Amino acid sequence: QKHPYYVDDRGTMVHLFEWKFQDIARECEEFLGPMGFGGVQVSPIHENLIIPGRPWYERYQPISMKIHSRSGNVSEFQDMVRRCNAADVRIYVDVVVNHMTGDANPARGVDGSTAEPSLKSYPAVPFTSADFHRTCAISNYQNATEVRDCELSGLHDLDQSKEHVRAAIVEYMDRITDLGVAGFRIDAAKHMWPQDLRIIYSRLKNLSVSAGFPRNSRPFIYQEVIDLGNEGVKKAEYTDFGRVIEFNFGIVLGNMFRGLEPLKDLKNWGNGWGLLPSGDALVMIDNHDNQRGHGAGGATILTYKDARIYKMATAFELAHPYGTTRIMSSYSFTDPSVGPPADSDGTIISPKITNNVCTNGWICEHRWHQIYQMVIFRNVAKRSPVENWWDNGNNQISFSRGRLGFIAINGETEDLRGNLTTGLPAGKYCDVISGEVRGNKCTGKTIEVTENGKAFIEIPANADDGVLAIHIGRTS
Ligand code: ARE
Ligand code: CA
Repeated sequence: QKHPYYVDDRGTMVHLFEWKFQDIARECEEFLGPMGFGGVQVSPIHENLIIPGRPWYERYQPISMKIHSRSGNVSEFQDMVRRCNAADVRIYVDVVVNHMTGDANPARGVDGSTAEPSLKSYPAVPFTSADFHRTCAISNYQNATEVRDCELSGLHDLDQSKEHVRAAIVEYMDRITDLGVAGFRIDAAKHMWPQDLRIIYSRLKNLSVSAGFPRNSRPFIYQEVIDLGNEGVKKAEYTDFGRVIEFNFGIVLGNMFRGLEPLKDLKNWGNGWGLLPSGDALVMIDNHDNQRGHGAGGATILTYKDARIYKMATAFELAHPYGTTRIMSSYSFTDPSVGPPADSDGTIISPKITNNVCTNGWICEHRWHQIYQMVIFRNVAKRSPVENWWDNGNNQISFSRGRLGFIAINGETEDLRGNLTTGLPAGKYCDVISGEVRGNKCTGKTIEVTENGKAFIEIPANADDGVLAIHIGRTS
């Protein structure tokens, strides 16, 4: 089902990649709840194969369906979900059920479970070879059957047409639902048949009433189907029963904010771009794969490493009504395999957070002023449409969200300076990019909107941020 069940007008989730449950719980209480975040996507929570060196991607190699990973155990998970729900922040779990681990000898999991992957034997579930497709490698992405019935990177491929496999998946997801989550990211959905997923989703239980969800609420489903338009599997095959992650979104915006295509073309964003219908899409600028060269998008993908244009692209993402938005929150890396900051025994080191700056190796994009302020902007703008579009014929653009918010972006090497139509009621507004309202004062630029809805807007080419944003929630 396509509705995330956020509280009130909250509109954005953050992926706290590789965070521990205890740290997420605290972040919900101290920051995400108060700042209007709608939810958190957590890294996979099932028991995974321990891989020497502890790369992040070991978490995509299930060895059992027990809830135990480097993020924490089941009681820590339960405590986190309860505390985040109490802070009005929903939890979404990344579910890996296309496959089990690849071959490893010995194969031991975080909870101590063992398996014999080369025999497709996973006694802790249990799964036996009868539950898997035959061994073959995915090489031809034009062949939808091969993509779904062969192995992704040597990961043994479960057969979701089998009743025993379906039952195990439903049991696992229901167990998580009972703990109070609001929904699921479906990893590698592209590699599973839509007709099997439809059946599996239809058997899931409703969201927990005692966790605060309305009666008969169905879990939110968003599926990882990488479809850039040239392969056998199509994203539209998956939109009847859930949202799909729209990978073209971050690729096109990456190109645009890198200056390869003019921002003025964003005037009709969402239509005519080969993107999914807005109500079917979950979008992001980058994710845990493509920020490090895995998955799709390559060098066009913007990440925290391109901080200035990354913030600009994220501001556009959050200002524009298209799709359900997700923000990435990373740890620092150069080696694309390296796992999160950890002690020598593999224990993840918590982020230390002072004045919105994370240390101990964590980046915390979600704590960046320009990003969390736009999360608030999106909540204020609700469902209001894009209006008052303006561009200079090239890389300077502005638009309003009805009469609730206004954003201007300067992607040029020339200053932006002029009287632009903001759509907002007359008054004084605080630019939430250059500052914020503290006490009764705006610490950034104050923008004066006159009776005709116009305001003098200035973004010098060399400004720290190429964005200016005002909304009715921040007057000064
Ligand atoms: C690791 C090693 C492999 C090894 C394997 C088994 O890297 O060398 O063979 O283990 O031992 C992540 C990592 C993988 C990792 C895996 C398991 O990215 O490197 O393998 O965990 O540890 C395709 C899929 C898409 C997938 C991307 C990465 O379609 O579903 O590849 N993304 C999800 C997750 C990943 C995760 C998995 C799936 C597996 O988000 O984090 O993998 O659970 C074109 C196609 C895309 C294709 C892309 C890259 O763009 O259109 O469909 O994406 O190429 O191949
Ligand atoms: Ca498969």
